[in-house]
Amino acid sequence: MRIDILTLLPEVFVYLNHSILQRAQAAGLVDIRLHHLRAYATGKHRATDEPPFGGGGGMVLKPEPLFTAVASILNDEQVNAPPPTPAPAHPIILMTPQGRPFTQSIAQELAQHERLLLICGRYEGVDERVRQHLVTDEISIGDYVLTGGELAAMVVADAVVRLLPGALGAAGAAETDSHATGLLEGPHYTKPATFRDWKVPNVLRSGHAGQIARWRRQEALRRTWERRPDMLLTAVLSEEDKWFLGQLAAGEQ
Ligand code: 6GU
Repeated sequence: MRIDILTLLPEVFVYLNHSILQRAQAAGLVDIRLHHLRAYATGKHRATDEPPFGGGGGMVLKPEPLFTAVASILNDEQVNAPPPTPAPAHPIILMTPQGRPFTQSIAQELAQHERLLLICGRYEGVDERVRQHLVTDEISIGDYVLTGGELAAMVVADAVVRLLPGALGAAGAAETDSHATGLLEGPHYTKPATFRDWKVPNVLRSGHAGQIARWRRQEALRRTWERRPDMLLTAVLSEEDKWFLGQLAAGEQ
């Protein structure tokens, strides 16, 4: 997979050069390329932003550098051609608090693509023509406002790359994640078996694979019930799951 990121602050993306994301790149699973928006701006000052027409506060990202940059990055003149133009082959995603809320299922959807282009907004926003005629999608990472789309682009890149086959150590590690199953994960324990009198549940040390799987499922249900009951409305539940939730509701577990 290839992920292009268009930004005014390429320096802040060092996070992507560490740990699992670094390994995924070294292993050739993903090629992440940063592009400085200013390199596509023209004029003496290479301005990328201007005050809004009609007045009001803040600055707005100009359309020309964004259109030129995207066309150049995708090596795709159709972006600059007059309409009607065919739909772009790869998602061109604007990071903005007005976008659709990012979820694990959007991460899974994006991980299926061969290429992604993430555009980081800054200032008050971007010229509306970028929304209307350049990007194919808009994503937000939550209901709060950041100073720019860079942190959000790193969040999306991280969530997508760890889903690529081979990115995580153990095969299937991403399949049991919180959210991937529609439930939160239950508790995890490691050595020592007793720490300050606090013991690891016996079942986890019993060696009974079936009992361990059942306990984990029940603890995932319990945690989701306690913390995110909204997720139980869409989770895929077996008859046994429903029985256990009934027990929880009755205060019997
Ligand atoms: Cl994608 N951008 C900005 N600037 N703020 C955000 C966001 C994105 N998602 C949540 N808040």
